[in-house]
Formats: sequence, C-alpha cells, structure tokens
Amino acid sequence: MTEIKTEQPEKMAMGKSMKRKEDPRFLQGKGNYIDDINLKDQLYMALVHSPYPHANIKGIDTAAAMEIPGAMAVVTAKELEAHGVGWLPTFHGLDKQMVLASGKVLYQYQEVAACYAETREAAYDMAELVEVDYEPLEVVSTPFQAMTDDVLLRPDREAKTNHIYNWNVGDSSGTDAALSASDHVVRQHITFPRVHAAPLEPCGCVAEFDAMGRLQFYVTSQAPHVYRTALFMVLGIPEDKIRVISPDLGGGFGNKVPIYPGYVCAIAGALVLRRPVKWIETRTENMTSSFARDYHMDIELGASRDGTLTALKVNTVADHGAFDAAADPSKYPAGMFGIVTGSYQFPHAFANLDAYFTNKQPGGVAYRCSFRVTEASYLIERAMDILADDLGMDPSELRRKNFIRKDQFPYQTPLNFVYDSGDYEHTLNVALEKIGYQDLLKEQAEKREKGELMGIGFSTFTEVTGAGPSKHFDILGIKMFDGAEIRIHPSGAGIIRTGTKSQGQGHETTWAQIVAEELGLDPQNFLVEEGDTDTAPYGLGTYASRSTPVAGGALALAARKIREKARKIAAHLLEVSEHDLEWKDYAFEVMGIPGKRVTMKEVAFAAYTNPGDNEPGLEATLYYDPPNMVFPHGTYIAVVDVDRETGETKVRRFLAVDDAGTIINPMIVEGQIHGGLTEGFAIAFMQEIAYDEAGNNLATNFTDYLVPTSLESPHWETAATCTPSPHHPIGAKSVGESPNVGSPAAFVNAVIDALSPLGVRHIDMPLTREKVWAAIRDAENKSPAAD
Ligand code: MCN
Ligand code: CUM
Repeated sequence: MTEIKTEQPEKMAMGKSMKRKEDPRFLQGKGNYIDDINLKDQLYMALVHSPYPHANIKGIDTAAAMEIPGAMAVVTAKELEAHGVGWLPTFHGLDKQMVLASGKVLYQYQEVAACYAETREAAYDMAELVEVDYEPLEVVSTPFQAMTDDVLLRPDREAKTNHIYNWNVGDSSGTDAALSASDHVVRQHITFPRVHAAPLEPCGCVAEFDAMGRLQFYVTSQAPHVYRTALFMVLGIPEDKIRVISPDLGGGFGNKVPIYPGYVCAIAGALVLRRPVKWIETRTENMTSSFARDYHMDIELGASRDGTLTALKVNTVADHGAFDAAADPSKYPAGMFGIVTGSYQFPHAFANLDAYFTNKQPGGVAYRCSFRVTEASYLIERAMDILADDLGMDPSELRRKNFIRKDQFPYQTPLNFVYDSGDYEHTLNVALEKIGYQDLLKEQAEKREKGELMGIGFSTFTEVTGAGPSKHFDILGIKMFDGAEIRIHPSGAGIIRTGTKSQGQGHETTWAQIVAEELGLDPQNFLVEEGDTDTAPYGLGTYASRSTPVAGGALALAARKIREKARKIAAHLLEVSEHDLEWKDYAFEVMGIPGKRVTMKEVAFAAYTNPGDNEPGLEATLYYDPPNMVFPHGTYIAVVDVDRETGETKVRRFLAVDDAGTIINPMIVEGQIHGGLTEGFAIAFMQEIAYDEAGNNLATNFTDYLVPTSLESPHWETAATCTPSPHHPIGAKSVGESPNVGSPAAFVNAVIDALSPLGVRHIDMPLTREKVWAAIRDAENKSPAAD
C-alpha cells in the first residue's frame, strides 16, 4: 500500500489532535457546536408540525400561543409568501420546496408555523398552542399508488402529474436482444428501503443581522458556500452581505447537505424581529425532515451457461416524497446510478428510472451514498449472487470471470462512465487469502451436513466519487470544482483553507499531511480551517466523498505552486540558477553538489526576510477542476451464522479490503471504514423508515429507528490494496462512503447464502430476526425434506 510519508508519521498516525479546543471564531459561546453559540439578545424558535400526512389547512389560530410569557411572534406561510420567501429551491434544481406548508400539508411532521420567544421553553410552549384546522385528504403512501395520478399531490407544478422525471441511459434494444439470446436470465425485484443518516447532533442554526445589516448565519452545513449562494438566490441578499459559518457539525453523513425550512424561518425571524434567532432541531425533527434511498428496482441479468455476463437491464421506481430534495448534480437526477454495471464487463446494459411524489418527507436526500451509488452497488452485487446460485457457481469465481481486467483501464462502461483504474482480481485474491476462504467453505459444508445455517457473502463493488469535472457536474448551476488556499508563515508554519467542510472525516489532519508532504514542512504546524465563507476559498463542500478527489487535488497543486515560487527564492539563497536546483529529500539541492541545499523552512524565512528580486511572501490559491471522477473499489466478505429456531443472525467475521488509491492517513481511513461498515450493518439488519398505509411515519426516534452501539456491532477486519488514480495529483481516491456503499450487499448475500439450502432466494432489507425467521419457516413449510 502506498501511503504519504510525512516527517512525523507516527505522531500524526497516533491521531495527536492538531485541533484547537476552542475555535476563536466562536468566542461568543462556550464551544464549537451550534448549540454552544449564544448571541446577545438571542431569541429561540420552535416549529409547529402537521400530524396529518395530507390535509388542507383551513385556518391557523395563533392567539393562545401569543399569550405565553416571552412570546414574540408566530410566522406562517402567508407572511413568508408576502415577502417572497414561501418556497426555496432544492439543490437539484428540478423542484422547489415549501418553507412552511402553504394551503395544504404534504407529509406528516411537515413544518406549518414558526414560533419565536425569549426562551427555548416558551418557544416550545407556543408551538403546542398554535391551533391549526386541518381537513384530511386521501393519502398516497407508495409510488405505485402515485402512478395512477388519482390523487394529484403537487398542483403547484406545471405538469399535473405525480411523475417527477424519467431518466435512462444505455442501449435499450441491444440489451433486450442480448437478454433474449442469453442462456440464463436472473429476474428479481429488489428494494433498498428508506433510511436516514441520523447524525449524533441534529441540525441547527443561529441567524443574526448585525449592525451593518449583514447576515451572520451560523449553521450546520456540509457545504457553506453553496448555502451562501442559495441564500442569495432565495432572499435576494448579495453575497457580501452574507457570512455563512459552519461550526463542528457533530456528524453529517449527508443529512447536513440540504437547506431546511427551519433555517429560512430562523433568518426570517431575525430579519423581522431584529434580534438573533436560534433554532436547534429535535431528534424527531431530524428524523422526519428528510430521508434517503427508497428505490424499488427490477433487475434482469443475462449470462451464458458458463457464467459470462451478456446483458444488464434495470427498471427502477423511486419514491421521492413530497418534494424532490435530492442534491444530485443537475444533469444527473438519479445521481450516479449508472454505476450499476459495477466491477463487471457487460456487452449491453440499460437502466431506466421513474421518480414519483408521495405523501412522505422530502426525499432523495444524501446518506453516505455518493449520489445513489449505494442503491446501484447493492443491486448488482445482490443479483450476482443470485446468478451464481442459479448457475451453481462459486460467487467469487463468477465475479472473477466477469471482472474488468487490470489492463482494460481506462474502461468505458456501457452506461457512460470511464473508470480510471483498478485491479479487482488482486483485491479479491487478497481478501480470499486473508479470510481463509477455502477453510470457510469446508466448515460450511460440514455445518450444512448437520443442518446448521452458515453463510459467506461477497461484495466486490466499484464506487464513483469526486464530482467533479465541471463540464458534467454542477449544483444550482455552480460548477463542482474546489478551491484551496495555503499561506506559509516565516517560521515554516502555515494556514490551509479549503471550500470543503469536515464533519468528522479528519481534514484537519489529512489536509496538513498533503501540504506537508509536498513542501517538506511539519504537518503539526499547519492550522486547517474550513467552514467560514468569509475566509475559505469557494468550494462545493463535503459530500459524495468528493473532498480528497477534488479539494485534496487542489491542495497538492496549490502546494506545488508554492514550491515553484520557493525554488526561485532557493536559487537566490544558493546563488545559482533555479534550473540548477532539484527537489530532493524535501529540500532544494544544487544538482551534482550533494549537501549544497536549503530546506523549505529556510526558504519560508527568506521569503519574508531576504527574497532577493523575487516577490516577497509564500502563498497560493488554486482551483482544481478534475479531469474525471475517481473509482475506488473493494472486496468485502461477511461470514454469518443464522439461528434456525429464532432467525437471529450473528456476523461472525467481516473483512473489508478497500482500494482507495494512495492513502494519506491509514488510521483515518480505517476509522472511516469502521464507521461506514457499522452504518451498513445497521441498514442491512435493523433500520428502516417505514410508513403505514395511512401515511403515518413509524420511525421518528431512536427507539423505533435503531442505531447500533459497540455491543451490537461486529468486529471489523480491514486491509488495503493500492491502485493509484492516474489523474489525481497524488493518486488518491476516496474512502468516506465506500464502506456504506459496499457492505449492505455482503451482509445480505451472507444471510441468503446461509438460507440457500432451504431454497430462499432473496429477502429485502432490513433482515430483522422476524423476517429471517419467517423466511425459514415458509421455506420449511414448502419443503419439509429440507430438514
Ligand atoms: N483519506 C485518506 N486517504 C485516501 C482517501 C481519504 O487518508 N486515499 C482521508 C481523507 O483525507 C479524509 C477522509 O479520509 O480525511 C475521508 O475522505 P474522503 O473519502 O475524501 O471523503 P470526504 O472527506 O469528502 O468525506 C465525505 C464522506 C461522506 S460523503 C459522508 S456521507 C461521511 C463520510 O465521509 N460522513 C461522515 N465519513 C464521515 N465520517 C464522520 N466521522 N462523520 C461524517 O458525518
Ligand atoms: Cu451521499 S451522503 Mo455524503 O454525500 O454527505
């Protein structure tokens, strides 16, 4: 594995925190979280939510709420619309979203009114007393119901239908022909249920208009610059009058990408009441404001008798809830779902997707997903296992047979991606060896003899990240490049700023390492600052694992720009021509004269004390527009034991071999993988935002929506292979989302493999004890001989 060497790798790897305890930008408060920020004369805001999933609003009575001591105001859609801020654009640009319910509510817990008060308690008391007169309407609780257009959910839109969009890619007729000519075709309906990111800290904000009328907006945002530009679009305030500051987020996982109604209401309150307004989401608000996934997919996978893949066809129905709040790039309404051909060679492929409105939370919001890659990866990896089972092949051998080979990169897929690099077979081999596959197979055969249910599940996924190349990718028209700024101080210390925003990914450490490696300086002496639009260069933020592929590239190139300037100063110091210098062992050395050298530290000092004829100072700003995406990959293997009597699954082992290209910091990468695997485990076995037929949300808190603790979580084994990205400045790919993208299929494949002697072919997630038990019982009832 290649990894970046820094002068003090041990110190960095031990995670000695370079982070300040208290960020000087937040000195008004006591800490760095949003709820620690308390401004003078601050008011609090609480929201009123609809108990109905679909209802007309006949009237809103605020008199009783205004009787509460400390009550300041109640705002409804009427007031917002009077000021032209009744609706806000969703990042995808295909839809807009009500800030407060206007005329009718479209999902349970939708925001109906905002209450402002002197204290937090008073604000919540007010919210209890706002009386809303609802007239319930017929509910559309599935996209399949929505298709009929019997109930039109969004009369505000020009197109009078619940159908939002159709997206398709590939060769439809060629794929159909290849499927009919195939020896064998797998046909399976597979659902990726609705799940939620559930960061430890919910969202929140503090909005203040200062004495100069400038908006200071403290907010939990993964993309502060996008927020600033979107606020300019919504409120019409020019960007010099808006400062967006994103403090420590307490986790984001995609949940802190969208602009939520609460933010707009807090700003509106601050504007009207001329006092700062704080809003902190409750857990239930966080659970009910957005969701991810909810894809209903039909796959057809064709193969010849020997297991050679011939064609792939996918038809998906997507439930987007009441508003299409996806933050996908504008030309990609279904995100990167086209990665559904995975790590395999398909001569023909076609993917089709139709998205619908339903009476549910705004949908398609990110959750550790790289824009719909999680759904795509789960689908193809699940289907490959079904095919292996049908053909009686070993699932790892079926994969190996169909892998894109190492020498085929750059590889053009039939669904319009050009994969940059990869060595799938090597990664698979490393994983098989490390897990001891042959021994596991032997053990499994013995257990099956005894009627015990042991399963081995694979996922050999390809991920796509690093949006992206500006000719293809934009959010609200803003191209998705990223900026980096580096300033080196006279002592050789420095400050690094990027337009990304860490939520716990450790940019404070890895950004310093990238720059330190390029310049031969001490990473401990770099201050890394993100999240303040007044100081950070423009960037599209941190999601879709784009930070290392895009901002990481910007940082390396900005550092190289500094090195070129430093070379001139070094030439002055050594009294030679800059062409006589080489960069060797982290210093400038006169070619052919070993020992005649100056370090970057010496150059930094000279840049401010003795620059010669050169421009003084040592700093650079650079915007990086990547030529392509990066394509990390991995092989994950789960080993499970299923209890035949109770349906309980025990994940006995889980091995993740990830290839993220050049590794910057192995410990951070391992932490990212552990976290993402734990999320994937939760999705596979316990999490779902379910609704009943009446549209009631059944998972609005952590007793109904389970988050695993260390007690439930399996032990994670990890390893790495390294295929550098050929176009990334340091060869790095990403890792942040890979474990969530790759792992659900490995878990489910393992459980189905365990149940395969009973003839079980597929169970949709989450694989709860009840569901698995029912599948075992049904299978045993069907064929008592299986016992
Ligand atoms: N890294 C590395 N070497 C590589 C690749 C990455 O050392 N070859 C390091 C990076 O420098 C960075 C970290 O690993 O410090 C993750 O990098 P990357 O894969 O570029 O992902 P991002 O920084 O863009 O993070 C986004 C990703 C996403 S989209 C979600 S969702 C997610 C995730 O990261 N949310 C997280 N991981 C999270 N981790 C925490 N603790 N909290 C979240 O909210
Ligand atoms: Cu897709 S969740 Mo992350 O992109 O913030």
